[in-house]
Amino acid sequence: MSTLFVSDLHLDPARPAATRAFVALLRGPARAADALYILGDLFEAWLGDDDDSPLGAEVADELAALASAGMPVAFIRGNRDFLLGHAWAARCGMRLIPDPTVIDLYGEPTLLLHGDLLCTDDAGYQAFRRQVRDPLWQAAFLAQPLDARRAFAAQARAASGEHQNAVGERITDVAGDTVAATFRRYGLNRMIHGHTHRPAVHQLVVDGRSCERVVLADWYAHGEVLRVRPDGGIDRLAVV
Ligand SMILES: [Mn+2]
Repeated sequence: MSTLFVSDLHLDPARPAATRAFVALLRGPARAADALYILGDLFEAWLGDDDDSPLGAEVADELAALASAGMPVAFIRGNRDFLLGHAWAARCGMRLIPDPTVIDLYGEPTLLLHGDLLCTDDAGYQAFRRQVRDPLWQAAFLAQPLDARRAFAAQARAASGEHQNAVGERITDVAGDTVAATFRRYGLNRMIHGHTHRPAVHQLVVDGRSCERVVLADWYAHGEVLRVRPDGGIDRLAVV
């Protein structure tokens, strides 16, 4: 009995080992779990559900096989795959859930989020996020031919890399006051997120309450899954 969490796999045809590890997770440990939550950036880039790339089809087939075995799978969109839509989720047999979402994790209310909403010191990124999450912007973008969307995505990734180098490590991590405000707003003691690629368990006190912020690992070097047991204990499982 356990619930599994992953994020920031950044699956890409250029790095097939990560896709192999994800398939191994779906065919192996995920079959014995109570549920699987994917907290965003499953893909390095997602340009619309009409992009019929072999990678997307392979992952959809594997997720659908897991879902048809009765495993609940839920997905929060990240900053790389925020255009992943209900059509593709339905094909995978998974639920798209809002960012953030509160779940009951074996009796412990737990906030799940991709994590970029917590990075409020990065004003430039938050402005970009607001733009690309606007339904009108998304409709206009998805109406463009795939080639044009691919060119935009490549440019956005290059700009993002330059931006991260320019603003530095601290700015691209979560903002402490936003983390505290989020715990306060939801009135719970645990959150799980990815995005920052800084895996850790942070203990903090908010208004006298002991709170825990669990950060997932990315899959650049190897696959890593966070497991939460019914007693609340957590561990991390390497997947290759
Ligand atoms: Mn991200």
